[in-house]
Amino acid sequence: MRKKYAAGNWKMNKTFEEGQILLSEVVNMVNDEMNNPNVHVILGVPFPYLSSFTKLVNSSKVSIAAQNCHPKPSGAYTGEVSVQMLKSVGVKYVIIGHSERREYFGESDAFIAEKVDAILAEGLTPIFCCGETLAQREAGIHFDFVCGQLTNSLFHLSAEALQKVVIAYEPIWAIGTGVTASSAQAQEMHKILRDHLASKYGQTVADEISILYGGSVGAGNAVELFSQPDVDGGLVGGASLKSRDFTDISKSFP
Ligand code: G2H
Repeated sequence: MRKKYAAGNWKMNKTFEEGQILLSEVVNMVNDEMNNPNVHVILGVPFPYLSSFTKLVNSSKVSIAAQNCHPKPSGAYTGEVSVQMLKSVGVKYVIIGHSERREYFGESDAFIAEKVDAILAEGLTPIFCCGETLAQREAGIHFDFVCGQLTNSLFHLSAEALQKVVIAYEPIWAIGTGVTASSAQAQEMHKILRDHLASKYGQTVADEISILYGGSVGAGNAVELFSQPDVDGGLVGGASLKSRDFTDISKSFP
């Protein structure tokens, strides 16, 4: 059975004190209310909080993710954070390739591929984001575009390495807009991505890869989204800033 994920992405929100309160609320609710061992609950938090928060979640049902990394292990890269640094403070997951990083920081598929390699080399789990713009969808090139993102950043991996990657499909037109892809639209793209993985790695490997949906996931739509056969959970932005909503999303799996 594929692993299921409720992964929060706080983005650039919350002071340290506010974050501590939110994290402890989520940890308490998830520990009390969640009893599905196949669901992994993750929070992607700002860099300065990682060291403290990985200790706070210790022995709870919640894991901590970073929201980015640099692929080089060390060196003259002012302002950047390496995977080794993340590992040294107990981080287990790294979100990479988010559309906001692609758009605002010019991150290319090739650069994201380097990050994938660096994360896997340190034994951490990449949460690899992909997704199309509204213009690409309206032009009918969205399936080819998103499959191409996978090809460019993941298809150099061995089957064994690929199975350690979590994919998050996030249509850009649905991010932070309140517009969610319909469950049918999400399922359609997830199935196409899984078929694309199968074309290179075979169906057995493709069936092992968790593909999350992201883009205005909330407590009101998670049940329907997560009931789709190829939707293995969510990458949740705005709703992960509310402990009740995020916990309810974590409990929305069939
Ligand atoms: C998409 C998502 C989380 P939101 O970016 O990665 O954010 O749920 O606010 O659309």
